[in-house]
Amino acid sequence: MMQNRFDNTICAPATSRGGAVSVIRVSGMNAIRCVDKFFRGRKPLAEAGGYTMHFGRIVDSDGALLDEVVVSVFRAPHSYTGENAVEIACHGSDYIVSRILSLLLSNGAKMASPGEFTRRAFLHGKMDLSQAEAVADLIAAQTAAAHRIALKQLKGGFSEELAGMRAELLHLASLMELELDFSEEEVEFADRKQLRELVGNVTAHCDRLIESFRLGNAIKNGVPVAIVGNTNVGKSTLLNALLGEERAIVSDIAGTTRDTIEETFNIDGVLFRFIDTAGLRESEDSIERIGIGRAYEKLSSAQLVLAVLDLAAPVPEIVASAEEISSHLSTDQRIVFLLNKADAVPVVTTTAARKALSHLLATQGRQLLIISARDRIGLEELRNSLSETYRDMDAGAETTLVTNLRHVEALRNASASLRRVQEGLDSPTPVPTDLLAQDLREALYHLGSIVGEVSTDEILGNIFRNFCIGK
Ligand SMILES: Nc1nc2c(ncn2[C@@H]2O[C@H](COP(=O)(O)OP(=O)(O)OP(=O)(O)O)[C@@H](O)[C@H]2O)c(=O)[nH]1
Ligand SMILES: [Mg+2]
Repeated sequence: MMQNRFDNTICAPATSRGGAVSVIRVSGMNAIRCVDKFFRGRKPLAEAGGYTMHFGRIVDSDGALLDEVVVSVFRAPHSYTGENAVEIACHGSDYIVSRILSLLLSNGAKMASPGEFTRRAFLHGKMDLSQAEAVADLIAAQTAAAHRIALKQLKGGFSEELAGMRAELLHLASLMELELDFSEEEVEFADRKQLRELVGNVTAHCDRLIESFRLGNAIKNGVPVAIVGNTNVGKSTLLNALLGEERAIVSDIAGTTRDTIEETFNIDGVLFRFIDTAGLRESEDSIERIGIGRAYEKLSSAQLVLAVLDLAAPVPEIVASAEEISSHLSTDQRIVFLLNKADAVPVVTTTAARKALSHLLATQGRQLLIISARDRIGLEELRNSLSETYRDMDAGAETTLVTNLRHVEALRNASASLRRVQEGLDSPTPVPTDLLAQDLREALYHLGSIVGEVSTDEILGNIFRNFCIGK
């Protein structure tokens, strides 16, 4: 029986170590009874109503005082998980927390697995799956924009939008089923023009959400910025300088960085994901070649490319490298050419190099800056340029932005199914309605999977595995 899955009571610390107060969360049918075994307050918690707080002592099995605590009592279904729940706020000591946890365990509770509280909240209908995922996003949010999107999703904004789309498709499906029922009599009940319009609207809506992922993902995971260039030009030095820490190894040996290194960094409220890559060159070394392959992948998938050029190299070499990198760009990618090591060359060299690159700067979205990554010259200008370009990245509060890969994949599948329906409706030779209805059901299935209307243990396992324990 479904209910049996939740018979057990789970517990976990809900706060991280090091604070003045720690909170231990307990949830399950027996949560209140379990805590009563070692909590001594004015009266047993079993007599307490929901949403009440109680001061008391925690005593161990010998009756010895362990700590003075405040517990909050929640009664099903009015709790985060929808179950009976208790939150014990004790003094923030690892020792006390571990002793209380062992008291809970010896009184029948078990340690919660990652995300188990939220998983129970989902399974008890307290929130849908996309809202459960938003809980993790909210906690991980590093910028105001990411916080806003997660909060909107948590409040059910995205779910409502999906519910609207699903309702339209269900209406469409019912029109088609009607036609199906009477197909023997060869009656076309549903007006095909109206059907086409309905499918068209939902498909367009789906595609808009898919398109929003680019921005949504950049806000949540950082705008991808690839740092590329030949070996030894100072890419890793630049990464370290931007982050303000020695993240990547820097050396004068060409080919020092072999794999990509990614770090996020917040500049004026915009999250960037800087990606240091292996220097581009012909290499005999098979591992280095894999790294160079990855560098090209990052180059073509980044929103912005920092092309690092070495001023100490001969000008024709600089130009060749800049041209090579540019040739891999698509029109919607921005590029900043960085003439690095300005400290090491006379101004005439810098001027000559800048002039030789002018033909590459004619295109929109391109810029050239002169820097010294080693001496931190010109980096402030680079940072300003980055944050100015992406400052307006937060689309208005009204727009829904998809930030989750699982969601965008489901939307892509739904969109593909809807396109098949559209093609069927447009086809000069009539496609049987039951085939169209089948594609429509598939689209509904994919949209439903986002909110967890259809979910398997495997899907849930994948989602909640990435949560922390205690969430
Ligand atoms: N003079 C000077 N030297 C620099 C500057 N930036 C980097 N270097 C030096 O150039 C050498 C290579 O620097 P890295 O940052 O390792 O270069 P890279 O592009 O990451 O090299 P690979 O990982 O091998 O592709 C090191 O000796 C750095 O100290 C700079 O602005 N001025
Ligand atoms: Mg490097």
